[in-house]
Amino acid sequence: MCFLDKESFKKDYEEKFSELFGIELSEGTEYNKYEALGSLIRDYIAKMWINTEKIYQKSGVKQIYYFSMEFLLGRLLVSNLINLGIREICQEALNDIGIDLKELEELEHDQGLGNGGLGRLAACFLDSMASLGIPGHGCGIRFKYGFFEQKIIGGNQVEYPDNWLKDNNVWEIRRADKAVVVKFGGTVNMEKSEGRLIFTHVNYEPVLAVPYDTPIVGYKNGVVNNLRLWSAEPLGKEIDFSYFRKGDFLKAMEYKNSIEAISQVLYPDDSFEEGRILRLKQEYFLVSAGIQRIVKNYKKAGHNIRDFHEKIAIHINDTHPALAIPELMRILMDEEGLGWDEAFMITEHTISYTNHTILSEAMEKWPVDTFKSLLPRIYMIVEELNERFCRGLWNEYTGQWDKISRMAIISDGYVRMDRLAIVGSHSVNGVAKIHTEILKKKVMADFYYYTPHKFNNKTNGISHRRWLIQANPDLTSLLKETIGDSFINHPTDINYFQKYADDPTIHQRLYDIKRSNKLKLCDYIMKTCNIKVDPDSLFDVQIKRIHAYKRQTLNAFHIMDLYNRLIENPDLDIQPRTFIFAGKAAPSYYLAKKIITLINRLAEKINNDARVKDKIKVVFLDNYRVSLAEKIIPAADLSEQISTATKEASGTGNMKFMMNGALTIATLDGANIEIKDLVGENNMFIFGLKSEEVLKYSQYGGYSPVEIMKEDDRIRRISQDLINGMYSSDFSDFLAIYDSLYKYNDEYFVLKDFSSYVDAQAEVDKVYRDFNKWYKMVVINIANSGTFSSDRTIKEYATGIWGLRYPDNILNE
Ligand code: DL6
Repeated sequence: MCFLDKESFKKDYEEKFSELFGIELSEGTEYNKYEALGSLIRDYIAKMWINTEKIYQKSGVKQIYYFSMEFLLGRLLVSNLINLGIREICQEALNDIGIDLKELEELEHDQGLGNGGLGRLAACFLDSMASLGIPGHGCGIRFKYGFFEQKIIGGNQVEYPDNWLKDNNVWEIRRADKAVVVKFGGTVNMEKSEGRLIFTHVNYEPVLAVPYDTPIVGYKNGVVNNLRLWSAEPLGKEIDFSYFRKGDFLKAMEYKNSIEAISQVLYPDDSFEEGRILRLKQEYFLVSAGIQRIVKNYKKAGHNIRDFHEKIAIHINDTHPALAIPELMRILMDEEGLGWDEAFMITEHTISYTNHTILSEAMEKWPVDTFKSLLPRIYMIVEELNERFCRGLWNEYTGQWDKISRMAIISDGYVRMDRLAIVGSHSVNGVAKIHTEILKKKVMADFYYYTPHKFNNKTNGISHRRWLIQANPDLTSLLKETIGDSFINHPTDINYFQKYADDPTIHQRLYDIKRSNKLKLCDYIMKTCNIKVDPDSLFDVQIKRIHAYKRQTLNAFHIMDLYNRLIENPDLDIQPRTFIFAGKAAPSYYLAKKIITLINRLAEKINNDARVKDKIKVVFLDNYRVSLAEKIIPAADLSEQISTATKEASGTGNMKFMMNGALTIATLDGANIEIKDLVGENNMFIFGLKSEEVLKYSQYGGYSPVEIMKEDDRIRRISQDLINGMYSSDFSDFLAIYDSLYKYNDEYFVLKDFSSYVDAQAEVDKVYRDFNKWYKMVVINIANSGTFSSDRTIKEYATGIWGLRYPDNILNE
């Protein structure tokens, strides 16, 4: 342990408080108390951090670097206390001096440097790597403003900047001595010297990349890995004196502002690539800074650059860091003097790539002109990579121009980042079985047939430490009491819980735990939305990004239909339900924002209609974030995973709900299929078109929503209600939703799946009222959730992609 006992912790804490603030504890604000605690915990961690690094250096073990534009960590205080194994003792010690640890924990601002699934996955992976003792570190950008704060005003989403750094981030350490220079623009001179071409980059704009390190603490194993986030700063002069002397201060500051803009704000869209130059700058900034530092450290440790790929693995989280490929080539050739072939061999063996989406609008591509002028040397390398790759294709597929142009890294005036990532890495993986199959058979089929050995699947996972042990302590206690605590280090041991499937006492205990979590959520809803929710109603939850393919509209249409039925028959015999939503829409995504408005209008109307006698309520919780998900998920009865089949690469919310004893209503999409394979289709509520059907319809231009509407009165009525003023005095408020169905042919098959979704919901209603049947299903779901721990996923990456011989490479086993 970091300290001897409760008394020595109290002493440390009081000393830390006076050192930081120079006042009595009783005079400090609550935030002062949080800051003192965080700083003290970070000091404890620092010793283990240094020690871990020493061990890694001494053993010469392979290091993994996980490059990602997003790391959605959430709060760190609780998870650090739990992973250090000191939460209880700290709680008792602070209690003695009149401080409530839980209140301090709530003061921490979420570290929200991510949009959703991709960034949260990166955070779970960091947690698993540290907890498994794998030398794996994160590399990202320290955005000054994280994912925007969402407020609901008049039913609409309004965005505010997330100024998360305004109150001192206690976890990070600035390492100015490890800064490097990243170069943009300029030109490249070429000259021949001793038979070799020498490339010199001149007249570029230098940007100083300064790293801030955050410790990632493993679970009770003494391991502390590193998350390094880079911040952009001006190099040397901050102010342009020529303008300054003329009194044009705005212009004088322009240079500083333009540099700092690089790490200023996270792009708030995970499903649409706008091709903005600032984004390209961010991407190169991240990889250039990260790789330069890795190479410097590697050389400092005395290793031979020719063995780089034996000692270093670099993983790229989607294509955003794909410039790691030409950047590593540049360093190996221009700075280390290697030839093309050797540099390429090392690069390919070092880098691996995960794809997270098949949505074509999210595939990154950059206009050649923009790319070339911003990154002239990198462009030369990409061009050469493309030429050599296309030459190989020509040998294999002589004359097949279509195919070659479909595979070329540069085509139609764009640099295609997915193709660059595939060509320059040794491994390409999807994030659930069906997603990988779609990549292999459809989206990346040409590449799969050309280089099948590169393709593999790694189904996503979640940290059971955060999403079960931390978020749901009562359920964790029940599991420990019934099956022991081996599941903490071996999550598939949760399987032992299956033997309680028919045990009515366990059913009652699970109900009690769920009810107590629901009561806490009711309080939160009351506090934040002023809505009184019945804890005995079924909590039906959909929390995730708002997007047409995730089909919050389908959920909303079910509510609208139920409301219509209740108005017709107020005595309708249904289980009372609370429909809970949360999620952010990309600020420029009009349709998604209208979906948020619709849900809020449903809430206003339905919650205030005495005719429905509180049988249904609708709640939209604003500003969805990790710490809010931690409150909602343990309280959920029903998990909505209703994307159009083929569109959700994996999903990870589905896994979090399952682990917390919610049952799932789902399409056969993403990892839902793997959940079904484990629990059996009788233990979840499956509906909707299958992926083959969706692909077939899409191939032939879709289906006819009008025909469906003609045959189904419920759909006709709901559709009319969107545009007849039922939910908004502005008749055009929901026209965009209406048009997405009828004018744009219901691309996401909402109406096509409606009837089968309503049937599945009726089944949910029936089963929920059969107490022992419902809780039997709950037990079976919890018992099968261990497979979805990110520990399993990370072991698969470690051995299957990164070339670690698990567990030889780890510290703690
Ligand atoms: O792999 C993590 C997560 C998946 O679970 C989701 O299904 C998928 O939508 C999400 N993708 C993104 C967008 N990525 N890009 N580019 O966040 O990844």
